[in-house]
Amino acid sequence: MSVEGVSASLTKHLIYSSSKNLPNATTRDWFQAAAHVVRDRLVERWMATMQRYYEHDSKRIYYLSLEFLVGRTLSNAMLNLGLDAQLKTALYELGQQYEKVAEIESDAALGNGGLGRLAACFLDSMATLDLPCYGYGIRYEYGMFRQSIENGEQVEHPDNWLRYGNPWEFPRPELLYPVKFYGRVVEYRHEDGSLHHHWVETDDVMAMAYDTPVPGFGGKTVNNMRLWSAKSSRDFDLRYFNQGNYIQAVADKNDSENLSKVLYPDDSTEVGRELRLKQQYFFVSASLQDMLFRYKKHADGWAMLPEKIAVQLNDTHPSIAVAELMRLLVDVHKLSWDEAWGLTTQIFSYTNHTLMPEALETWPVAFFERLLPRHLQIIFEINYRFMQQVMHQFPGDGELLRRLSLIDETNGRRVRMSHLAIVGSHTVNGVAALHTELMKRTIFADFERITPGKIVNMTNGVTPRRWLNQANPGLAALIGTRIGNGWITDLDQLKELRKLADEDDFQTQFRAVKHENKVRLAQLIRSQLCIEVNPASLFDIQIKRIHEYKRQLLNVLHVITLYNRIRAGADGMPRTVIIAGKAAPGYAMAKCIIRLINDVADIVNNDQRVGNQLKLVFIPNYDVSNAERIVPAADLSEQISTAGTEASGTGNMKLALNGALTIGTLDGANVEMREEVGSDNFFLFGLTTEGVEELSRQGYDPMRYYHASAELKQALDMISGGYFCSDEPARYQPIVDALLHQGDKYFLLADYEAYVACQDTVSALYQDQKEWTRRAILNVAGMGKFSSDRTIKEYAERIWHVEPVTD
Ligand code: 26V
Repeated sequence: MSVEGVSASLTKHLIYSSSKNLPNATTRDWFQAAAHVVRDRLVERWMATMQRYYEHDSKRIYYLSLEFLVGRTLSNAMLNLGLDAQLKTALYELGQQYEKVAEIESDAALGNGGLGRLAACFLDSMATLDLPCYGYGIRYEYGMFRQSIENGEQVEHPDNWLRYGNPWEFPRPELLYPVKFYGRVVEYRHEDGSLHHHWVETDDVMAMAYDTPVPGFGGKTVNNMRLWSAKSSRDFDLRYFNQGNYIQAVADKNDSENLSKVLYPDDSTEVGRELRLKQQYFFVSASLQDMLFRYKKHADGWAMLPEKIAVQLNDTHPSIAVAELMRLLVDVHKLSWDEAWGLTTQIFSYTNHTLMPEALETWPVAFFERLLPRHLQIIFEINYRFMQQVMHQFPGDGELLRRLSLIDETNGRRVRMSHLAIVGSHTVNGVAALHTELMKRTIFADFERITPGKIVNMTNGVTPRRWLNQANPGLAALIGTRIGNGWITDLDQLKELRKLADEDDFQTQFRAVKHENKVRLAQLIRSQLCIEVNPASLFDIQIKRIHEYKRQLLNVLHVITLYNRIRAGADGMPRTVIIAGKAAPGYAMAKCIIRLINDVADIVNNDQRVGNQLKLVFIPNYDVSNAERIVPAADLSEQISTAGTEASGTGNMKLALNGALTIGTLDGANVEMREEVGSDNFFLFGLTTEGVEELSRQGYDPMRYYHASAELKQALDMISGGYFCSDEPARYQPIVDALLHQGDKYFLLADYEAYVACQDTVSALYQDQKEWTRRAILNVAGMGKFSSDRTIKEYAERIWHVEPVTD
């Protein structure tokens, strides 16, 4: 762990892992060497942690997630191990700059957005809290697509993140499980009269494990993230090659290996592609086989299973696990249905991450039957028994049965995965207080009625290690000089900053750190986009997936309004509006919004009259590493979703933690953030959830707002009149139609005036740098609750019933 030790390891790895010597080593070679140096120091702790868990035979948490949006690992692992000073110095002495070396690493972008990043924050927290946890998922060969902007439009490129190898993963070619698909079910009677099921004539794919160490802060506990990769079962069946058509055999092999090829990049609408359900079952089946194998090493009999295993379902994506565990226990291990069901429902818990009806997963029964015939039978049996129980509890309510059924009979027959997840779980949770209340009141109201108390709240959080200590070293160091470094693992300590909020010296230093971060981002914008932005202007930032409900369009309407005011001679506070985010490749409206942002940017940024007063910047390819650069530079955080639509948001927390003030609606976790930082330190605007509901009931007419506000009308008329796209004036007709003629589903027009007025108070306050800084400090000080450590402690206590394992 000394500089000398690290230095010796670096040169050793350069030679023996990359076969390079000092003079001809590239930056990538240095990265590989640095990664191996850190990895060596992780491995011992990792093995010791696994040994500890084995000896304790402790209850384990299995976090099942189709997405883990980890980002880069070198900096994170280095900081968590306490190796930063040594590694930086050693590299420097060898003539290398750490920052340049670290920049080479590809992001592990195995996720779409909030849900995937939350899973990564949770892994960090569970390791830091010494909780025996395994993350289980898929080792996609291609992660989230890379976004480029060409002529203002999003273009998707494959993310070949493994091209140069992945130094953090350990392939386990000996760790293989077969996963079955298709085939048919044969029933037979045992001599004792009991009925059994054989799933036969299946098409099998092998799941091979790749393990990645997950170090907690301090480096004592290093947990495991196990990702499955699909390998052809043909490789393991020589007969196939001997008898069959060799060419066809190799081609088939490719087919099955396609299973883990690519992450689905659509988080907006349920697309219901066959490959997606295959991916879900593939990783769920392998993970459950692996868990039961581990359990069996210690136990005889199955009764203790719920004392040893807790499985968290990250949304409905892995919810086929409920049927798969039943199949394994009943068909393979010969438990009775009742025994198996008793165990299953003590093991699973399910997190819901969205209220948007179009994102709730359902699968056509016919297709289920073909792909997973035995699971469909099991789902029918679960449903039959569930319906009996509801009928008993609420006799004569046929409507209730129809609404609760695992099978939706209204548009074709479809399996409702959320209902399977709820019925198979002991606890269901939402991700913010408002979201949980809305779950209980809307989408899952019937479940709340039949099993009150089953739905609980677990407000999201983010890891302070990556999102403050690592992303914002300047602020982390400043905080450290005043209150020490305890906050890194106990974020509540940030409240000690409250007493410094009025102090001139601290304010000055705090502002200086923010300014440096803004200068760095401005340099990036200049070098990547050739746009000159002024670091003294207000950095107004909206970074998240592009969705209508998140209302990037409302932000654009405000930018156009500011532009019009400037053209009319007003001079206000200079602003740099920065937007970044990806659109699902099939989401035409989201892509149209990206193009509008870029078209508006083109006009605004090149208008002489505007000068330095206003800039609009779309930063391409928003990912974890870009977030780490953007978040520390934000003055203002845009959290402007329609009330009742954003489950939680986690970017809101990252930005406030880095000293941004929030302009936001009463939506998702904004509500709780505002409570924590104080309503005076939060720019609130817009309709409440109830206000939205009330307006809908009355009959919402966006036209009324259009005619009532001259500024709104002017902005919309410019969009529809082709002001920003003179080469193709009708380009944004779909946007204008959605807002004016198709009911403005997300109430942009209803909230426009309040939003613009609120932005005016933002601009006015920013003129008063002292007061702004005071409030920014109070925002940082109020973020203690939003550490994912707090969230994970709540899950551990109230849902998983697991304890830390330290010795
Ligand atoms: C949904 C779907 C729909 C089916 C097709 C594939 C697919 C892939 C991902 C998703 C995820 C949508 C849910 C999601 O990301 N929710 C976000 O979760 C965050 C963490 O709880 C939360 O902060 C955000 O508010 C919520 O939008």
